[in-house]
Amino acid sequence: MRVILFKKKNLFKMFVSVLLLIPILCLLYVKSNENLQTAIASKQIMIQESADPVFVNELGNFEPPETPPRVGPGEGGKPHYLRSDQQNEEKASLTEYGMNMKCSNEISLNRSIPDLRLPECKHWNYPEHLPKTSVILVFHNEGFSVLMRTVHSVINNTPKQFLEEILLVDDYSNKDDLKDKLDKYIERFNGKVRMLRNKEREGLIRTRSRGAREARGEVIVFLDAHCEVNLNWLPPLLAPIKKNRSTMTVPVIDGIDHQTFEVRPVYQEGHHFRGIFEWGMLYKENELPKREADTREHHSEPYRSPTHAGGLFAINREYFLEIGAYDPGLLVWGGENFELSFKIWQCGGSILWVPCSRVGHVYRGFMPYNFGKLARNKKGSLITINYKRVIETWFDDKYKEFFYTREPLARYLDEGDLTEQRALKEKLQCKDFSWFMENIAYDVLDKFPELPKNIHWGEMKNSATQTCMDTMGQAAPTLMSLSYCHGHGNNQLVRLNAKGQLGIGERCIDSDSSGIKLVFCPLGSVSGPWQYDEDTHVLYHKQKRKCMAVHPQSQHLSLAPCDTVNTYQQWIFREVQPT
Ligand code: UD2
Ligand code: MN
Repeated sequence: MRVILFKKKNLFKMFVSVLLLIPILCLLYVKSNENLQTAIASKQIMIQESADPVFVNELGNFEPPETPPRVGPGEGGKPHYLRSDQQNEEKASLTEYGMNMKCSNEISLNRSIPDLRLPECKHWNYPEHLPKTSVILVFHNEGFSVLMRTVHSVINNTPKQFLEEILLVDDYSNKDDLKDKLDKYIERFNGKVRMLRNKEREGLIRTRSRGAREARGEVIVFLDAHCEVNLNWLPPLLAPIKKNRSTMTVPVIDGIDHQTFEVRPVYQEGHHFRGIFEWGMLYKENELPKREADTREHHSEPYRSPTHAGGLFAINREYFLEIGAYDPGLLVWGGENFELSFKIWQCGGSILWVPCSRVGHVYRGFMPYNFGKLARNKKGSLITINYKRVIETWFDDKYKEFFYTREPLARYLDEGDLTEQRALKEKLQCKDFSWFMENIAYDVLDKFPELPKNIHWGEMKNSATQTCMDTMGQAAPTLMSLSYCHGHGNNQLVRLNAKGQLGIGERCIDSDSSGIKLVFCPLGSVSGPWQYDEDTHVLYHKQKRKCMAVHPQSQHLSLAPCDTVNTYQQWIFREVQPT
């Protein structure tokens, strides 16, 4: 739909060009190969308004015209570094927002970012009529420029005819001038950007469900409030939904650095990943298995994924509400990605990841907000309670056991009333979890096999020092330490399973020449080197044929020749309770 204005002096040039073009066109016609025929056939499909996107060997429909590169801080997705005299402000904003707002404030709200799509993506044509979309951004105390850059980027990169509105839902932000500043700023969008406000803190999960109920678009797209969408991001998400209203689509999420706002591709070019989980319900990504890759004709085509990271996806609004939106019993943050994914797959829908749709997201250094009064009076971690609600609704008994083996304290947590969730599952005639594991999430067990039972779990106390094994909150690989036994589990919650694996959270304990270490568990294995003697209480390392010991003076942990009467080598496991 580009309009070209011809000046008179160009007419002659045009005439010559047309003359030159005629033989070329004839040649193409004569040589019309399969590709060309496909392209022509595709065009006809386009005219007939099929919901199928078609792959053609020419530029797709919605590729914007080339524009001269913009210059300025952060343009092209390049990192923006502040001056050294700005470091104090930079630090303060990092603490307040979990991202460098000082840096963001210096970058244009309309900055350009690199086109990170596979080159192939330029050759897809999408139907001209696609459902209109409400882009929903829920936020709690986000920085103004980051939130507004999200809005600008959606407006700049979305074909107008598909954008019904951008719906901002303020989850009870209480930063000084944010409210007034936002209200004033969005006036310029003449109603295209709409603001809703929660009367109290609801958490992101309930706030999204509210956004869905109040949105006006046929399709809703959720984005976090710190995103930048890439070229032509929306049509590839909408096309599969138009074809099948119970399909949810997910863009590829690239990284935006929380300190410099550099935009970086999430995967090495050409590699595809999909969302899975381990048995403690931590979200993981796994390279696309051949079984799924082989179902597609083109490398850039959407593919099925068992789950997704949570923040960014498109779904038919009515369908989302029909399947109950998010379980309203899930609080604030976490687990809702699994709830929605299991519900969709088990109840007849599907989830597609769409390689040609890419959106950048700022991964914060840490969570800058607390969970407010919603977390009060909740025993144990609120996120684990959410996981428990999800697994108690959607897992079969066999798989529930894996979760409780990996998170032993979860058994004691109160997941609340699940009557309505189970009734919904009944009403929608949803399939069981084994069906999901065998047909959709078949790569989960390859990476995270069935968990053997724990022989012991709890804190692991040394008999001589009366102190406990502790990760001290350090990330693997790191040396293990001993510290005061606090009885709360957390970094002291150790599990020894029937196959000799000693685990803390998702990590494992093993030994090397530097001592006893917290390490990454070998992927795809649940076995380990340890053997516990119930009588003497020593922990024997089967490969190194030594026992775990504390050095009496330095308290350093390492392997030593076994001495079963040496209390520095004796360990007592004691179960703990959630606090
Ligand atoms: C990830 C998801 C996030 C959500 C979360 C689990 C991505 C990129 N992000 O964590 O969308 O699924 O996992 O629940 O997949 N917010 C509120 N109210 C709150 C807390 C947060 O409105 O009480 C907003 C927040 O301003 C942001 C969005 O919810 O816009 C997501 O929160 P986040 O960015 O802290 O979550 P993230 O990316 O760590
Ligand atoms: Mn986020």
